[in-house]
Amino acid sequence: MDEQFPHEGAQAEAYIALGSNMGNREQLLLAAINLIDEHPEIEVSKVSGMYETDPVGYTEQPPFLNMALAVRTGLPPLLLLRQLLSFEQQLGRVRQIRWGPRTIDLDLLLYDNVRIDQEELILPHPRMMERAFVLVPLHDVIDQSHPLQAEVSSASNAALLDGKEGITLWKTINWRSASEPFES
Ligand code: X6L
Ligand code: MG
Ligand code: MG
Repeated sequence: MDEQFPHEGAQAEAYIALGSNMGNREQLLLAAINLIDEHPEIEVSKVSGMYETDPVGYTEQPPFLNMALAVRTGLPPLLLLRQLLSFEQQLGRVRQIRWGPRTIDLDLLLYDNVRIDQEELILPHPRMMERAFVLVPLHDVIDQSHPLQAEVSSASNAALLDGKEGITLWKTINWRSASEPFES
């Protein structure tokens, strides 16, 4: 039997890239993480460091803050993607210039070991291995057992050693302890 998608009640592991370079970037990233985790069918399981990164693609724009999340979800890939686009709208995303500045960008990178090639969604994300601002945060959160872990690890380490990628650790956040009452 094909096990591409989880059964009802089963949980898949997915990885999401976050980026912001307009407004209060740090607050927008934290608001996005909270929206994602508050969804009844998505639980944030790991949060990467927060990295400041030079803009790529269209370079005449302010620097980004980029992060990555590991999440557990009962949603199938397309519904997860649409939910992320809805969170972008809720956080004031307005699409103007292609590759231009944005309050928040939420990209679905990986969903278990699923491969999809559809108009609406391609998995794994087709350009993630070329983008240091995706690979470095993803390396913080990707599971040791994921089939792409070794590749993400070496590409991320190469980008950081290289130094040309313009990626610096901005801060580390302890998201769980910041958002939940202390267990006494
Ligand atoms: C040649 C042509 C080389 C295009 C690169 C790379 C285009 C990335 C778009 C490219 C090219 C993108 C972020 C960003 C964008 C981000 C940082 C994109 C879409 N998003 N730069 N540029 N972080 N640092 O999240 O990823 S625009
Ligand atoms: Mg993006
Ligand atoms: Mg996007």
